[in-house]
Amino acid sequence: MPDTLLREASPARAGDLDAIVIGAGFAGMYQLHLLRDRLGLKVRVLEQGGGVGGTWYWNRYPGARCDSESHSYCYSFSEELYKEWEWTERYPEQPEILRYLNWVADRLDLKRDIRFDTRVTACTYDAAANLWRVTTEAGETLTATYLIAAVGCLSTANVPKIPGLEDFQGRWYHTGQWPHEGVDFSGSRVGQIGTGSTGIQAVPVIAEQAQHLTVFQRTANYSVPARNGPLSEEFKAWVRDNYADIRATMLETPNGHPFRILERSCWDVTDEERKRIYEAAWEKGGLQFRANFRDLLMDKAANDTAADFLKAKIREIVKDPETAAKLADIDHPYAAKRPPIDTNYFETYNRPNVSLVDVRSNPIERITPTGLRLRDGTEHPLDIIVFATGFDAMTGPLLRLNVTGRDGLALGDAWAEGPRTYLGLQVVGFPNFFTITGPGSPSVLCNMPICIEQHADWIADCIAHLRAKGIARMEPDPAAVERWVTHVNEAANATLLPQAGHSWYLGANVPGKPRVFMPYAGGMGRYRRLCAEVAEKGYEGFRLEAREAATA
Ligand code: N01
Repeated sequence: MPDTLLREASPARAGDLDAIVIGAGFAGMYQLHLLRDRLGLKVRVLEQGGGVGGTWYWNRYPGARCDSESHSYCYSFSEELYKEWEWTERYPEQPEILRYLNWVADRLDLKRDIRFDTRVTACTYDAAANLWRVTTEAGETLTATYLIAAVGCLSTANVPKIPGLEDFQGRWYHTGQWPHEGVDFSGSRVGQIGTGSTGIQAVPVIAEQAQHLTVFQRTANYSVPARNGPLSEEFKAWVRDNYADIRATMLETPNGHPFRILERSCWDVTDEERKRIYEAAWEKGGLQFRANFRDLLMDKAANDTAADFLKAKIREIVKDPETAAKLADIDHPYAAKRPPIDTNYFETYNRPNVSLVDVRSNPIERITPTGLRLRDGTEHPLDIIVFATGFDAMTGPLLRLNVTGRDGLALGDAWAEGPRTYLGLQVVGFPNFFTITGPGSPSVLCNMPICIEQHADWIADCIAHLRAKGIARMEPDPAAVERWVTHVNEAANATLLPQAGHSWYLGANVPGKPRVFMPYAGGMGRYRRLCAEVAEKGYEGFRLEAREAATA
């Protein structure tokens, strides 16, 4: 049946829809549920993929698994939904998360309002009609009063422009665009570029199948064992019985995880005691390692104690001293880049079919038809290249929507020197356009479902307010944006995070991208309170324009 809400581009007229949401991952699905089922709005979600899931639809690389624990990496807005789903492992694997998201979509009957295989190519604000025109790759245009980008922070693959890729005669893949049918590595010489969270998950799994795996490392990385495993019936029952407490903890903690950062300083304990604490945390595994002391991300000397412990672990695990030295030669504070967790990552370098190549001192010069050549002329023959090279994070997914606001202002021009938002939610010059987990919000520094729910709730409450008060147009006040950008910078500079100069938090992984620390490092609990205060004060810092003025 043809979609009656899709039309050819037409002159200004009342919007077909109340809201268009772009993206059907965790964010878009929940936003649809709120706007449609709570507010009763006419909503359509446009999704590039062939199904729900967002990042979990695309990231099907070997070993893909979430680093947040399963009982926290899910929706928690509904106690019923939370208790109905049962996770099988401490960290959910990609297929299980995708099954979960499909289950939620069916349970909430979301799919009927999601248009799949629909890539948005442009979003243009029509000031005269006060609505957004959203164009798809198929050339169709939809219109709506509110436009909500739920495109995720890590959804634009970064394939580095290494000369010669087009001539490579083998196969190559980016982890974020993995073939649905999987990749058979057996009997192949595989080269993997990148040792971030993704690369560290993929290495042990690829190594099990490949004839030989060569890992090309530019920046050595810390990693703590995940200690994954099946969940016991006892733990599952504990999760069901403690829903309210788990949720309350996630809402209050700086990173939205179900554990608290301990109040003690690194210097409150003796060296021996600290060593015992780190050993216990290493045995327990997971992201919680960084929660042992309150000052690990504030005080470089405190951080060094954790960094030294983790580097010693690498040297202990990896048998070849030269490989161990390269892996432990880490140039940034622990957790200043997103800290990976792993299953047998360092152990994998003890396998005879795995080797490590340092491409910091001897960079990749070009891709040849048969492999990689380094600057010193060394050739690495390869059948398959895996790019675990990350994403054009946070701004990339928004900029590729080609959003044009008031007075023909393109988002790319508004952000030429880096993203500027108010609360990571709105941009000056783009009325009624909202970004879920946009730059300037805790987003990637937080357990994603927690910050997604907070943003989607705030946006739904805000839209309800606009409609109730007859407000047609909302956008931030430039002065409020200036204050917020300053605050975001101060919050980052109060931590060690900006000291990892090559981090994607700063946009440093994409050549030519402005170096701006993008996420809000002030903590999710604090951010939540600030957003609530803004709403309570009648959306302080936003310009609200009444209906008559807006359409005059
Ligand atoms: O990407 P990354 P990722 N030549 O940017 C290297 C989330 N995530 O996909 O550090 C050589 O971190 C680059 O080197 P360098 C998580 O938030 C979540 O691993 O720039 N190397 C680096 O080693 C994570 O942080 C889960 O010097 C090049 C690597 O590629 C985010 O996704 C699981 C290169 C890229 O690391 C991104 O992680 C996995 C070049 N030209 C990921 N270009 C969950 O648990 C890049 N590199 C939910």
